[in-house]
Amino acid sequence: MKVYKTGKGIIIDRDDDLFLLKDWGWDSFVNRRNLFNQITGDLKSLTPDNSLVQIINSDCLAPIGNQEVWAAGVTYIRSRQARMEEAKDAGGGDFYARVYEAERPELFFKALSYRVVGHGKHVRIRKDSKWNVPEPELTLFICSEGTIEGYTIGNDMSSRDIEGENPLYLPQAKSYDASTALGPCLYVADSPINADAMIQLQIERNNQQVFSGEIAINRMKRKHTELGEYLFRETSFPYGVYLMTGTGIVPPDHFTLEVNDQIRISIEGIGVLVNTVSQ
Ligand code: DO4
Ligand code: MG
Repeated sequence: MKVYKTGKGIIIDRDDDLFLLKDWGWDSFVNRRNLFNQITGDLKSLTPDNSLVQIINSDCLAPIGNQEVWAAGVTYIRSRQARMEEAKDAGGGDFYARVYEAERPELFFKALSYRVVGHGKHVRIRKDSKWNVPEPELTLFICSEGTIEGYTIGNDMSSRDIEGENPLYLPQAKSYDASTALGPCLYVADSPINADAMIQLQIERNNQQVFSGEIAINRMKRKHTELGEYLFRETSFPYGVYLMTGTGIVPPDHFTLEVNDQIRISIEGIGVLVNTVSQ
């Protein structure tokens, strides 16, 4: 089922039947172990109202409250290759190869909700950067007890020139206003997401496609549970946490985003996240 955060409350889409849960706050609603079963119980006393689709279409917010957003890096071979290329002049090429091979994954803090935008909103590129890309990433929702309870689509917007100049500049390349998009919903199921699900990225400029790419989530080097286990080792998340799992799609090195580009990311089972670039 799909859980939408909207301006009118939480809306659940279960097999195309829509339910409004007015009395719940986002954090207490999603931060529950066995979320699928819990929501199934919540819906028992409700009748569907399919006119709610209008609210989903007009007033859909990013599916986040007080959750932190973290991200994993260099989890696909394509990301390893791109990172080595951009950092080679700074002597950082080998550094990223080591991250890919290492037992410990790269995990970094990305954003709090006020730097996150939802479906249909603007993501930003930095004014002090000349080389920017979207990073389309399957994003886990992990509850405060450490179990994966859902999935969403994430865009880990990145400034490749800043990241490539020096690996220690990574926080500036990754975390700035509107550097993160999540949505359109939180997908909650009674079993893990299909391992063969495809992530697709399309970028349009002036109504022409200027880049498209796709990858299956099963091409990731690490397991979802492994990333979650490292994240929770010495850090607690009282509201649960979002964890972006890394990108396997990187446009060619000559490509950079421009203002007004439209970024479209889809993941089978979850939906489509569309954002326009601004500065
Ligand atoms: O190591 C830098 C960040 C990599 C990243 O964000 C990714 O692989 O998705
Ligand atoms: Mg990334």
